[in-house]
Amino acid sequence: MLIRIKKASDVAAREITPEALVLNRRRFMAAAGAGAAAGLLPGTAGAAEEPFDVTPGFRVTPTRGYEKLADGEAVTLPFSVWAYNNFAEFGPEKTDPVQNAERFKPRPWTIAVDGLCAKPGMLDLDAFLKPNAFEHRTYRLRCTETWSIVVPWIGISLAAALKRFEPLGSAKFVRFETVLRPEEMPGQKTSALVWPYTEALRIDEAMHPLAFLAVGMYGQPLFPQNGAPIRLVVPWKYGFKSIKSIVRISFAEVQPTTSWNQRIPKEYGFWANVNPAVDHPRWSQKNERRLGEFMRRPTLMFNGYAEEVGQMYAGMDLVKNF
Ligand SMILES: Nc1nc2c(c(=O)[nH]1)N[C@H]1C(S)=C(S)[C@@H](COP(=O)(O)O)O[C@H]1N2
Ligand SMILES: [Mo]
Repeated sequence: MLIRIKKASDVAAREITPEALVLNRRRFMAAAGAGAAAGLLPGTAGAAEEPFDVTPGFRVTPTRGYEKLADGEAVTLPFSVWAYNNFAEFGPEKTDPVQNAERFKPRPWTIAVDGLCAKPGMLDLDAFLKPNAFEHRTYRLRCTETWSIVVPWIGISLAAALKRFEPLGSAKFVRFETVLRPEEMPGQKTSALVWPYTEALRIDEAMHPLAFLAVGMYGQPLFPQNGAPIRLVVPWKYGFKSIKSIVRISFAEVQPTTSWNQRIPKEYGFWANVNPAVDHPRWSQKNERRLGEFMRRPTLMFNGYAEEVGQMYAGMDLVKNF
């Protein structure tokens, strides 16, 4: 059973990237006058909207994990989560991922865990997830580009997932790697980044209770454009650290090379802690636009999670180590 302790930094349910932005797939694709909202489930977002079909037709539940949807049963996602994405493997524009992810196959899926650990392994996703309890976590996500969203995720604690591989004392960093499949991910045929996309955390950051591996959002499995079938969520860091579609996790002694830091080191630091006092070289990071809101809002230190994570960076120069 999950016991929730309310903290000042917790997000209120009303802050979740809102139902008003829920679009249905057919309306987005065809922009046609859609018919009646037949088959709308109680509890799905956007009461006035017609739901779209989920392929391959699964949902994620906190207790039962993946569960096949009944015939005709459908779910909805906010537009800004479903069709406004950064996922360079599918192209540079915000709507590229939803449009170019058609061929992407999130199953079957294998995850390799290797490097400095006593029990490395290659596991099928279900075997990787199985010993861990699914949890619901609602987190803010802040992109370096100054937009933000609030997402109800479903997934497992990163620390719990990692501990079973028994990292060695010499493991100081954890490196993550996205799948490399140019035939399914057209962006990987371009030189936008050095593929595969990689990211990394210091070991204490990876073991922090807020660090999370998501397999679902809004009560359903991750869609390809959001990082299916499993992605990292590090809510106190800029969005590019939250690497999608992970196939490999490695424990390392030396700070690993990471994609965006390698591409443009002046703009994307390794640490990437959300910090309104350190501007991006080309724009201010002092405020942000929450998708679905009109007014900009101030950006918070560590994206509002300073109380939980601040201690990890005590004594560190956060301007130099941006
Ligand atoms: N593999 C991979 N992971 C990635 C990215 C990417 O291009 N490739 N983009 C990152 C960036 S910049 C952001 S802001 C978030 C966006 O997540 P979302 O599209 O689910 O909102 O994913 C991050 N994870
Ligand atoms: Mo981002």
